[in-house]
Amino acid sequence: AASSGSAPSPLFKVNSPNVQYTDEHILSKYSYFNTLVTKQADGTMIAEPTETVYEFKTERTVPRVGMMMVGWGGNNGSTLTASILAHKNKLTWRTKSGVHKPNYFGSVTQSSTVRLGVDAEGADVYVPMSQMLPMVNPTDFVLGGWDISSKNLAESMDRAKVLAYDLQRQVTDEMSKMTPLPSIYYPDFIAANQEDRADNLIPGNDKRAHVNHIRKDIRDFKAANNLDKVIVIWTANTERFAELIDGVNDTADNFLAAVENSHEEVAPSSIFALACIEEGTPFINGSPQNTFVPGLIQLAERHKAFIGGDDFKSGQTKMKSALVDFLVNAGIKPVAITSYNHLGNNDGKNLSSHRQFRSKEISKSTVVDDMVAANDLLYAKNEHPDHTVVIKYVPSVGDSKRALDEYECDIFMGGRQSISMYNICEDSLLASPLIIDLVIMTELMTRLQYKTIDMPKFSSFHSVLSILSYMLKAPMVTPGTPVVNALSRQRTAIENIFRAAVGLSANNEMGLEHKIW
Ligand code: NAI
Ligand code: DG6
Repeated sequence: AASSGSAPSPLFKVNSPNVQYTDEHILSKYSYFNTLVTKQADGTMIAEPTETVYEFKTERTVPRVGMMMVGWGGNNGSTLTASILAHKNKLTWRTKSGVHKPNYFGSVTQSSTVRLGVDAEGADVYVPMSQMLPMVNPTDFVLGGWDISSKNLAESMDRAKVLAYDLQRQVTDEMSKMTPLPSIYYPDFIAANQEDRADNLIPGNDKRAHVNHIRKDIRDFKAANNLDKVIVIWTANTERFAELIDGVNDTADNFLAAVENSHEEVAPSSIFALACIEEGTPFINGSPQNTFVPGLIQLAERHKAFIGGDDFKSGQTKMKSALVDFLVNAGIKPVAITSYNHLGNNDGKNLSSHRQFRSKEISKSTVVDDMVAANDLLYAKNEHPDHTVVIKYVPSVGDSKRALDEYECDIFMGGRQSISMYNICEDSLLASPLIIDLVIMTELMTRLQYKTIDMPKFSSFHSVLSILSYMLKAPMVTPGTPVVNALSRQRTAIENIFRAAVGLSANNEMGLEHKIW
């Protein structure tokens, strides 16, 4: 039997006729205000305020959650594992700069705050984002996963060369008992230079058997650890893009048939995604490839299973999605964005192969499109800044990735502004907190439901979790809906959906109380 989780007491309660706290749920009634704009033939527009009333229902019990990582033995997987053990065991460690203790810096849920409101004197009151709704504590995650490399997690952490030795030393015993499950290896999808670590493989070439194998792994992990829920995240190597072929991966049924026939264009990551969809387990893709071919998205919708992706937005791209938004909204026109990266970890090695680099180049390059399209004073229709992405493999810098960016902008009266940025840090220390956020928010979304007046009963959100966009370079969204890349808009969406679930109005920065007599 699954364990029963706990319902933590909230840091704040909302006092409103629109909000009700029962033992099981937080129920809210929320007016969603929007503006419907109609373009007229003469070029003018009519803007009409709209209001839709939603009810939200959030389960208060926080379940016991297992996180299964595909690519557990990689730099992200081993770094995240060690850091969670450091929290669980309340470890401290020394480096030449002194004694360190564990933190969750870089995690928006764990280390950022939300403005709840103002106090009687008009001063802002902030609460941790993790306290907006009942959320899982990452220190309680039960960790597991798969890797094509058989090294145990202690060996993987040592291979990754990310964490300080004094910390590694203290988690080695526990991590040496953690061994990734064998995984699926179709050599054509990742770089040939990865072959020498592929020694932990599920045998055979029958893709349906592979799906069933992964489904069983998930069920076994859940049972063995007495879990209520499992979330699976792909943090394995970047794959090449799968070719989109009519009759193969274009519809749900064609994709299922392609799996039955072990079609060569079905990638390992898509096998994992299908296994999760069929198992009702949320699946998130942290790499750039097109795991979610159209047929798989249809299947997720059919099963009402949650999916999210693609590609962790950790450093250079996160900066870009903040900076370009700022520049364009300031009326400054970026005309060229030139981005270099060099890194020396296994990710860099895999990306030194052209087809895998191409997947990354695509996800890193789409990030400014919506911001540019939002300002037709600066950009003509279909005009885009030049955007170049270069990635080089330099083994000696290890996980300490260097990202160099130049933003060339048109400014006032024919002038030019060149902004140059140089970013150095361990890549895995930026990515690991994003994995935490992705799992925490995904789990929360399995407990959050909505209903409008026309709906007889509550429903879960759409299968494609676009609320995860903040953590992802090329966010997947509900088919046919706009992609938002701008970082501040992505964060505002998270904050305001959480607020709506507790019946609070969307945060605005009017501060009227401070601006009037
Ligand atoms: P890594 O190369 O250290 O780890 C990947 C692991 O996946 C390896 O241990 C490899 O053996 C394993 N693997 C490959 N194919 C597999 C399969 N089919 N099944 C199971 N395991 C498999 O890479 P790292 O640095 O941990 O990054 C992981 C992924 O996350 C990469 O795709 C990377 O591009 C992406 N990413 C990383 C970011 C970062 O800042 N570290 C940020 C954005 C994305
Ligand atoms: C080279 O850029 C390697 C990549 O895997 C990145 O390090 C990773 O995708 C992070 O990208 P970004 O653009 O968020 O820093």
